[in-house]
Amino acid sequence: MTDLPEMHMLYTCPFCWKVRGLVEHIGLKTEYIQINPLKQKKQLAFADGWKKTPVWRDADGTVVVDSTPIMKHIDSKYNDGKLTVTGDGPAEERAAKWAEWLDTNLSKATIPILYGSLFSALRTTTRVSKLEKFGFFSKRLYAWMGFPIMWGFIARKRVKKDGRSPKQLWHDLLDEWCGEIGQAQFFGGVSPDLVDFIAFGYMRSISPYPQFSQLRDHQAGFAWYQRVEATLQA
Ligand SMILES: N[C@@H](CCC(=O)N[C@@H](CS)C(=O)NCC(=O)O)C(=O)O
Repeated sequence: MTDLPEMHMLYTCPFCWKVRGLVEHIGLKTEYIQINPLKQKKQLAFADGWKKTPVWRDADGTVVVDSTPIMKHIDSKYNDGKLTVTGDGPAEERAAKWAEWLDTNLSKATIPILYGSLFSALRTTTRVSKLEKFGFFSKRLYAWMGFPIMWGFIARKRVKKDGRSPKQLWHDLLDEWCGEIGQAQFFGGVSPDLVDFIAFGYMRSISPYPQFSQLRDHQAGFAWYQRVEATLQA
């Protein structure tokens, strides 16, 4: 353990991207510990039965799990809660409603766009096998085995059930999201708040892949994305 907070993560996990945007925005020095996806359970054993990424650990050993609660924890502990709307008025209700809307809808749009067609699934799994810290053999195994699993068993069913193309699904969701932001710069008004970073993280999780160009095509959505990106510290 170092004296920095740690984030145990997978590089391509959208929930980890949510936390990373926030960490970069407030400029918090953090040790990113990239785990091996095939040894996830073992490497996260310290999290008391929680087997998913991300897992956050403060320098004093406090462990926090689940991306949205992790974001709230980081904002409160390291940023005086400046990005979290508090109280029980309409502003807090709005933030809670949209955080849930994003965690329900945008989270489900990532798999279809990355794995929804044979070709995109093949490209994505090859890319994931390079970006994640697999072992020597499991990297090759994943590049071949991950693809039929993600495309054949998971993504194809979802795309069929939804009926829209993965790009259309994203554009519809971004329409709704931008509609809520309206004339403001951000969901949070003149500066982004925690809810902006939830949305930003899901969208940014597509950025390592060529499919991101399909999201860039959404003018208002991409303009908002760039505004949030401009608030990150190097
Ligand atoms: N609600 C959790 C979801 C996290 C999650 O599903 N992470 C995936 C990686 S992208 C995972 O670890 N899956 C392994 C599992 O479910 O056992 C969060 O927001 O942090």
